[in-house]
Amino acid sequence: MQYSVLSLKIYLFICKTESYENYLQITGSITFAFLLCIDVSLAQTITEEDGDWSEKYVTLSNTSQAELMVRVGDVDNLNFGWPSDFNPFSGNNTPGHGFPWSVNEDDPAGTDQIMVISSYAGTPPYGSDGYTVTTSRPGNNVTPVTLQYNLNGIAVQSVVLQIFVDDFQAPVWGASYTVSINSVRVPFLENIINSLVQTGPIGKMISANVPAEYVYLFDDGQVSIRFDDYTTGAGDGFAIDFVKILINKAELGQYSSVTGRIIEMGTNTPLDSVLVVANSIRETYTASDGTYLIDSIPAGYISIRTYKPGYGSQSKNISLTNGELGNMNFELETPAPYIVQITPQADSIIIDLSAAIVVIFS
Ligand SMILES: [Ca+2]
Ligand SMILES: [Ca+2]
Ligand SMILES: [Ca+2]
Repeated sequence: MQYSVLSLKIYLFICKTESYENYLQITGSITFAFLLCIDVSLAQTITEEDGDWSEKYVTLSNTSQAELMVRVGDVDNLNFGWPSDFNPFSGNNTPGHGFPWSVNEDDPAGTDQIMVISSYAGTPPYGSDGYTVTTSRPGNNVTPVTLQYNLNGIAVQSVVLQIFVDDFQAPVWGASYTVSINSVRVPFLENIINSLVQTGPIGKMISANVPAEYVYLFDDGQVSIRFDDYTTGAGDGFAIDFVKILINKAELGQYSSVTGRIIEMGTNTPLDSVLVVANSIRETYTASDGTYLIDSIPAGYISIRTYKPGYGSQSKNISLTNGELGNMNFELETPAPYIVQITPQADSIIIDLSAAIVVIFS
């Protein structure tokens, strides 16, 4: 399906507009933009890994990616469709799109609809995004996305989550997201979601390996994922196109790599043995010269986090497409020593390890 050149220009103009003021100016054109986007979605795509993208509930066994693949939500860019030749699994951002849009009642709960965090009550601390000011309760209430599947005797050994997310902007509006699976908080997803800045609004694929201690959540064939912010009252709305889980032997096919060097702030000393983690899915340690290389990271939005005893943990983000090598350097800081007033007790020993204080009671 092809755009005409004129239509493409109009689409990009309207769809890249985010602020409320701009929204007021273009309201009359939104319907036109929406019709254009619908037009793009008519192309049918069927792939070995994902089946028919227009299907809203898909379960496939023994694909090239997984022993069992379960997807809820059609792969259709929130009903807008994809630009020609755009691959949502490639790691590229989508072009901006219009808002709000008509909700299709057939789309699974929690997909292809604008949701605004539960704590939003009309008095956001740092302003509001276009999703918040152009929608209202209860239509924009947060709704979990639920996947149901039959394991048919498969033992769940590993799980990779792929979620196509849109317009998460926690750093912009001061939101603090809680992500839960079956009501259990999952920090590995919270770290990613809370660092996303999808102003545009734009969509992107995130891929995350489910850490071993959370794999049990996928054992009984019912998974409910909820993205919400219960505390800040921030004016941040978001949307989810689809959620896909890959059970066992995940081979995603679209990979990128990140390299860099980690030094100590102030002294520029290279730091070895720093644990470097990408989206909780791949990890490595720095060498003696402070360098690291992580390959085979699923393409898309990548959050890199560092861990080293005695140093503050740092996180940076990068967006990489299939085959791309990104560069990300860090300067780690030793936290200032704590000053603690101690009331001596007969059986206490205090050991000061410069960055940390350990109190041993014996
Ligand atoms: Ca849809
Ligand atoms: Ca938003
Ligand atoms: Ca969808």
